[in-house]
Amino acid sequence: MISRIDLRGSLPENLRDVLPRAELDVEAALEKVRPICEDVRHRGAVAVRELTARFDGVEIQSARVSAEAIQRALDELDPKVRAALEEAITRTRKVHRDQRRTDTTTQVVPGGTVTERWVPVERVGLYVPGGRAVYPSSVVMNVVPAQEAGVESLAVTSPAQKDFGGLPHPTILAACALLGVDEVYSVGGAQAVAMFAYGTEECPSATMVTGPGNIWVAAAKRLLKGVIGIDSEAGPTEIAILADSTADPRHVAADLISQAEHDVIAAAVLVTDSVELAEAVEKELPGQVAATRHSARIAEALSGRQSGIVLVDDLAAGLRVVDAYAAEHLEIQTADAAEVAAKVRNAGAIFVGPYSPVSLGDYLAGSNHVLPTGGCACHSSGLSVQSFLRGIHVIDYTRQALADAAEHTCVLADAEDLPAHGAAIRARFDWEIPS
Ligand code: HSO
Ligand code: ZN
Repeated sequence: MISRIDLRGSLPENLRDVLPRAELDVEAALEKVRPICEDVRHRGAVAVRELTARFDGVEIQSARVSAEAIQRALDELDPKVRAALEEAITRTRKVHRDQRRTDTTTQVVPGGTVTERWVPVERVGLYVPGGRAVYPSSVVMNVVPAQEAGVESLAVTSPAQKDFGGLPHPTILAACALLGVDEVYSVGGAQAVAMFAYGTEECPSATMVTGPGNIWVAAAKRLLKGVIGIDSEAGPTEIAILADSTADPRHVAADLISQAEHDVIAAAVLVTDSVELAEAVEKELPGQVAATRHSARIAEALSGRQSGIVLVDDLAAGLRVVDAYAAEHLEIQTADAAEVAAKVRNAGAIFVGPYSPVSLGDYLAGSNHVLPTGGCACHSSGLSVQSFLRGIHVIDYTRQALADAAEHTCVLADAEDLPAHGAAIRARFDWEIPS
């Protein structure tokens, strides 16, 4: 059901290459996505409607979801789901509120200051997947950080669903209502990203688009990155677990399965120094997989080349492996889990000990579940308040402070053969360098 990779002995130099990982060919999707984006750019709302009919099989009259439809979704929401979403919102907001930045002013020299001002982007489009993946939790994870960052204009889009009269899934609409988002569109795929990038008669263009999506969404983000700001491309989900002999194989198996449930190309990787644990997990998996609803999808994900059990000599080697892998989600199920977790350099999010499974982080931990995938965790962070802010330097020098810096500035300008740079300083002092 799941393959083994034995890295006992010595770890190879090209560690990253020998580890299991899905390949998502976004480049190949670019050519298909380009004409779609061009179409939206030139024909706006008409193109969005036609593309929705073509790709989602639904005729929509307007891409904008009415206020009544959003309210109705909230009214009809199962009270239990409502309570759970409200608690998720409260916890997520608590964490993200603490991420807010305050402006800092540095007195560089007497009379010379540099202030870093944190300014939210003006308008954000948030993409929420639809179809097989209906994730109201992703509405929370995208909207809350944007709101806490102070983004003034916020629009959500999610694919039109045939079964719901061309609206996005009702739970998604209800989540928008709970978050106070009233601008919602029933548009998915590359056309949704293009709609935010270029704007249409129905939807003003946005400064930035965030949120996970399928390969077409990822390709459109890559293509339109210059026109609109993006968070990350977000590939298939991944879980890596670093575990030793103290881990409970039932928990390990359940957690691997939990993320494999997302997609046949989702990745589940166990890294362990315990052959006994590896064997116990291998034994545990078939029964748990058979007992769960999406067993076919999960079995395919677990047996795919992107998943596997990696055997290592010890936890130090295990840490090198998980760092090289840079998983979206990394669980540490070892003795002294907190200590081991503190040594991790690369991961989107780290889940410490037996009672912090990834599923908790997907919904209710308070942390964000929009995280870097495909190894991008070695250079990028998950979605946060910071994703929606820009730090702007504000430079404010007095005449005297400029005079004091003039000599060095002019020397450097000359050294770069850019004398007009120096002249811009000297112009303020009757073309002399003040001494
Ligand atoms: N594990 C997914 C997020 C998610 N899980 C949404 C359930 N719903 C990527 O972090
Ligand atoms: Zn998940």
